[in-house]
Order: sequence, then structure tokens, then C-alpha cells
Amino acid sequence: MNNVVALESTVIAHGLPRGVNFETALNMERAVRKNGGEPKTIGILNGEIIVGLREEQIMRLGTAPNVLKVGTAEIPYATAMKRDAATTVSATMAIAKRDGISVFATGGIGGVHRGKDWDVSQDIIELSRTSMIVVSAGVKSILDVPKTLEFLETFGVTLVGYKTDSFPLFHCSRSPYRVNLTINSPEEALLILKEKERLGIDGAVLVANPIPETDSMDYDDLSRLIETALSTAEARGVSGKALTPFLLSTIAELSNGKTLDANISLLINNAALAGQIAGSLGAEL
Ligand code: PSU
Ligand code: MN
Repeated sequence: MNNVVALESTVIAHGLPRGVNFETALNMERAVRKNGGEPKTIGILNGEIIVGLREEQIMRLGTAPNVLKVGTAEIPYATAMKRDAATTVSATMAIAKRDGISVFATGGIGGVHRGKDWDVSQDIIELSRTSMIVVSAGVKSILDVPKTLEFLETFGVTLVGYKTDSFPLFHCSRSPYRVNLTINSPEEALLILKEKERLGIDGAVLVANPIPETDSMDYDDLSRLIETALSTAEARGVSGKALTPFLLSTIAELSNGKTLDANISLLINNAALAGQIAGSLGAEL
């Protein structure tokens, strides 16, 4: 094991607006470094899989038109067709694993969408089969949270709250939903991954890391914004891979940027924790 932290690129190309995406990507890398990890942002350029994008390559994924959003299943399309592609949580995990990386920081994993029968993110399937520590601020409350939690359980993902027993909802540090298992230090995440591997149990350790309290939004306020965004998406027929980016940008507009500030804060916070976890991995050697 080494002290590398994988970072995804969908959040850069499709999750955050231009103007803040590039800077946030670099700030996530800095947060990893500051905490003892070595960041490697993952993406696909001209069909080439790159683990550890350089600054100008991150800029390209953040600004170029026609950047694909790929989950694991779409990686071979992007490489065969020599496309530029941003990797989601599932694709980033699949690539990182091949490179021997054990720690990954994202904002929030994909899950089960509300009201849409069977719009379930590939992220959950990848989490069920790939051995890795994934740091996420819980899941976005734009999703069907109870169903996402049930799916995580069904698919054998080891879910632990970081210093909390309340399941964090991305922009909100607390929620009415519980996590059954809690850890209190970066080293404990590592211990659990090692036990998974020792016992031959496949899949990820998903660390639900709450957004810092100072940037956390009110759950009821946020719920109202999300209801509005969901009806707009419905009315405009937005679905599939476009749905998550559409909902995120709509609530950012409706909240005058408040959800965007929260999103950036939790991304940096997750990168910092992943850096600490990977730092303790490096120290093991
Ligand atoms: N976290 C963020 N912003 C994002 C995402 C996560 O803060 O844009 C991305 C991740 O790459 C995740 C994807 O894998 O959204 C889920 O997309 P979908 O629901 O289409 O599977
Ligand atoms: Mn989907």
C-alpha cells in the first residue's frame, strides 16, 4: 500500500461550474498533500487513461466542450474512440485499483435517484466489488436517501460514519438517517480495509464524512430547493447522466450559490481526510 489518494474528474467537468472547478480541483490536491497524501487526479484525454493529471490537463477537462461523463462501463468506449472523458466515482475507482491505489476522495457518491424507477448509479456496483477506502460526504439529498442506504447494504458496502452516527447528506452535516457503524480516526478506516482484504471480503469501505459545521446548510431549506429542482427536471424531461449535474446547478442557482459554497467546502474536507488516511497508509510501510 502507498500514500496515494485518487481524485475524480467528473466533479471538475460536470459537477462544478466553470470559474470554480479548476481552482477547486487544485485545492483538493493541496488538501491531500497538506495532510500527508499524494494526490492523483484521474481522467481520460484523447482516449488515454491518465492517473495524475497535470494542471493543464485538469484545465482541459474543466473547459473543453464534449467531455464525456464515464462510469466504469463507458471507459472502453472513451478509450476506443479516443475521447476526452471525465471519470465518475465508479470509473475512478476501477482505474485507481488497477494502479494499486487504496484511498479515494470524492464529494458524494451516486445512488438511487428519487421517483425514477431503476436510475441507480454504477457507483454502488463498483463500491460492492472494489477494495478501497472511499471518502464521501454521505450522499446528495437530491437522491432517494433511504433507498440508497438500502442498496449500499444489499451490495455489501461497508459504510462507516466519520465521528458521527447520523448519515451526512452532502450539503447537510446531519440528517434523520442513521449509520450503524462509526469510526473516530483515519487509522480506523485503514484497519477496516485491511480486515476486509484479510478476510477476502470484496468491496469498499465507504467513509461518510460530514461537511464542516460552519458550511452545513439547514435540512428543511435544502429540501425545499431540491423539490423545486426535481419538478423542473421532470418538466424539462432531464434524465440519465444529465440529471445529477442539472440538479446540482439548479439548486446552486436557487440558493444564490450557497449550495455551491457547501459543495466546495465538503470536497476540500474529504480530500483532507483522505490525505490523512493515505498518510497513515504510507507510514505503515
Ligand atoms: N460529487 C460531487 N459532484 C459530482 C459527483 C460527485 O460533488 O458531480 C459525480 C460523481 O462523479 C458521481 C456522479 O460518480 O456524480 C454520479 O453520477 P450518476 O448519478 O449519473 O451516476
Ligand atoms: Mn444514473
